[in-house]
Amino acid sequence: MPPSSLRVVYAFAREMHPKTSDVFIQYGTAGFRTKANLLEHVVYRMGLLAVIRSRVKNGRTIGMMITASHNLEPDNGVKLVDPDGEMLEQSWEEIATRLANVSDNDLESTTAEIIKQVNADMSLKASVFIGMDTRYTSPRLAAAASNGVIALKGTPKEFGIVTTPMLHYCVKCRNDNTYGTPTEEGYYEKIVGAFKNIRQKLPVYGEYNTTLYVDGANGVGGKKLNIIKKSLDGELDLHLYNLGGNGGKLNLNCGADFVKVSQKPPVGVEHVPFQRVASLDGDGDRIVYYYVDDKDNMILLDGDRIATLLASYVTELLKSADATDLKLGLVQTAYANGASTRYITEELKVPVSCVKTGVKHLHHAALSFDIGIYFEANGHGTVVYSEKAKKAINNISKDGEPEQRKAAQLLLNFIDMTNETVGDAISDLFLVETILCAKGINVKQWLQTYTDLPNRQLKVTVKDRNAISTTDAERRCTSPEGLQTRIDEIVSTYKSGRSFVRPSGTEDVVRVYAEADTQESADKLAAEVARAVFDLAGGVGTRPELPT
Ligand code: G16
Repeated sequence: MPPSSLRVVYAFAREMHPKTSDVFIQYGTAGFRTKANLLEHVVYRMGLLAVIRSRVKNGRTIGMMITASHNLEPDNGVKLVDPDGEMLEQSWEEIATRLANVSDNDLESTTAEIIKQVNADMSLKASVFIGMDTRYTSPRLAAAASNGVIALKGTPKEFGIVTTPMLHYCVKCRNDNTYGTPTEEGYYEKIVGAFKNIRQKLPVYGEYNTTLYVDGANGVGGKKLNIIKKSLDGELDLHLYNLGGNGGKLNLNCGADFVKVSQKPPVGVEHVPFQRVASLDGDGDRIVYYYVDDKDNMILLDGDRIATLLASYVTELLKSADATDLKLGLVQTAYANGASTRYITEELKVPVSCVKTGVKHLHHAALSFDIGIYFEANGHGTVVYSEKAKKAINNISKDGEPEQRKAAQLLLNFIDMTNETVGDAISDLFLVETILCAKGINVKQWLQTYTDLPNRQLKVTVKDRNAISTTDAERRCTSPEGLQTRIDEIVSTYKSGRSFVRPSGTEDVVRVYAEADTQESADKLAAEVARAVFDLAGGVGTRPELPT
């Protein structure tokens, strides 16, 4: 493409997607995320970048997902998906941020600079898959994404409303046809097909029952489960709530993030004591479970629980298949409940590593194991299997002793049911249901494996959240001066106390996490630390109150 063709980049920007705001925007934990009305030029420019990225990757397909995931309806966002279905390579985040923030007048020259910097061959073909969530602002932004792709002569393909993990899956399949068919139907065939296969090998028994209630967060995940439900032939009896009708608002008082953070059941779901409920987030990439007991207490089974359930089952299958030479490992973040980490290392004897928040960090760390399980406590996670592991399991499924073959075949179905590209609420739901069924257990029995330390999460608004920097996988903060010392002093006065603070990469807040021996102490510890953040990091509005 001759440099003169870049004129069209400016023309599209000026005529259709002008930059109307000077607010600086940064590629954060999961792409750009802010109020939807500040995003159109950003999304257009990411369309340009996706084409450049595709060409740097020799024409392989890149994904663009329009979503603000767990955020409320007025927000939106965009993130890029790399050819293997994983998050955009981190070294490109700075490039994305630069392109998003230049003026329209500088857009053409900055685009040219980036093309040169990354050495993109602009004569190559470029392909970009675009998906969006259910927000009313998403279609307009998806159109801006397409225009960005067209401006640099790439080929956009719009998937309409899909879950974020479906888009990741389709990108991966488009670039590697051994993984599956790059369509929504292909996704159902693979994941739901594997679930049905496994159900034939593992009939329902024990305390497990097939009824599952689901909170769809009024987003896309519930809608897709409604399609899947019709093909389940009674293998799972889904009761779906919060599907987006009846005035229900996206992620408002419902969905995985609300349930996890507020530790309250969502509105809009019928609650039957001891009935397990799966709660999804707005774009279907997170899942937590919970139930309400006969005294109306909500009991949460979060991402840590799902991770431990997966680790214990995969360990059992590896033993039965006599494949224990494959190295299984688990990846968590600082938000992981201390009790879960203890259980994994001491009881399951599986190695654990702790990394920074953001699936991009977890995914990367999980790849260092033959089989890597990663989960954030907020319900975002999956399992990745190395080629070595897949080959070994495949060989055992053909040549092993009868019992080993059986376990290896189950593992192969399990692998097929997993969306390895990214955390996926729908795939995770089928994995969890499979394990509960295989173990013949109900939610109360699932809960018995370990006892969570009581914990609390709070948000504090400050003038500039980037004034907080952290180290040691976000467990300690290095600025502003004095804050970590203050946190240490506060924590030392609590039994089993632990607390950390970090700037969110998806909302304009500082997050505070605290755990302690009782709920009362965890609540008080979180509030004390929130006040320290407010005092030392430029709090805005009302100083957080201590619980009464
Ligand atoms: C995104 C990321 C997650 C992260 C979450 C919260 O989730 O994909 O890895 O845990 O944001 O991040 P932060 O605390 O930085 O705001 P989602 O579901 O919103 O895409």
